[in-house]
Amino acid sequence: MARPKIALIGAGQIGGTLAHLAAIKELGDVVLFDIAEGTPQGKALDIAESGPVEGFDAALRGTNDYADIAGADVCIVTAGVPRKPGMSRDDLLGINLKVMKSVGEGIKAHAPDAFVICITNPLDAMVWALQQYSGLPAGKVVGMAGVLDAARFRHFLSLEFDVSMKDVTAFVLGGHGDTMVPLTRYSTVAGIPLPDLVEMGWTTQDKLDAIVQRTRDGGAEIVGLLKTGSAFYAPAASAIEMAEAYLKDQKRLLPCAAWVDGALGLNGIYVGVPTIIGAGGIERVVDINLRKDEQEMFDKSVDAVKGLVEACKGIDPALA
Ligand code: A3D
Repeated sequence: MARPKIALIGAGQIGGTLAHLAAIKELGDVVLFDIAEGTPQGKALDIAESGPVEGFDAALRGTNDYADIAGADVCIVTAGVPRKPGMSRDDLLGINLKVMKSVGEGIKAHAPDAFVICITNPLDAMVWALQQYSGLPAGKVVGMAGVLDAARFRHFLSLEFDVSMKDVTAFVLGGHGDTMVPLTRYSTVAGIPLPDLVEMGWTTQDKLDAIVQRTRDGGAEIVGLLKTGSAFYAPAASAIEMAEAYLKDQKRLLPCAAWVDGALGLNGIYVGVPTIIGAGGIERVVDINLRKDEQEMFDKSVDAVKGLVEACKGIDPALA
């Protein structure tokens, strides 16, 4: 049986890390696509040359031709521009919308059966645009953000509690931006919810609030340190977890930017929600109950995403 084919659209910082992780985990053969000549070819060759040392069986190739992604089972999109210090994700809207148009058309022409994971920012609006331009079923086009935001939250919590990151679960909803909603009630250490841990004296409400805010600012913290680009190791690991869930039909419950029409009181919007990912793509959006204060935070986040999508509708990507 042939190995699955994974197409990475964008061979920059995240794209290269995705290729390395996909190869090490033997998820399939990898095609790296980029408009920059030599970059995808160089990264593919470099990673392939690590194969004998790492001991993986996966073919890697780099290309500047969309025809080479033909028949891909998974496409992960990082094409575009990352932010620099002082920029918000939303500042990338116009330029990355234009990129989503060409990427969407490339996927539509050459890999219409793929499960497509968008990472390009501003995430929720870009995944909406990618679905529009590719015309693929909404359940096969998703955005990666929640897994990363939850991973950041889990990491900070594990430091606060001095416990293994493996035992910390976290739940983050809403758009991938300043209004994201880390849900403390649904976040736990080995099943013990965070509010209970505050009562047990493991931390204080003030410290927990500070960790929630650090999670919201997690991307900006790294941009501020790197100065030349944004995070790429943890974003790549997060998207690989989603790709693996699809390729191996794992039915994982992962938060991601999915098309929601009916659940959580929403009708027709891409936003971060809990989903089940399996061989069918987004197989289910999990319709959780929110308390009044949680619902208010989620509504605010949904409104921010709606505003960005409306802004996209007003931009002609040919002129962006
Ligand atoms: P970077 O290293 O600049 O790579 C982007 C690549 O896209 C470059 O190699 C470009 O040549 C390529 N590219 C530009 N235009 C096109 C095009 N039209 N077709 C194909 N390739 C093109 O950036 P990066 O890998 O660090 O980040 C990529 C994107 O991910 C940015 O938009 C970031 O803001 C975003 N990002 C999202 C998250 C989320 O959690 C959602 C986290 C971190 C970064």
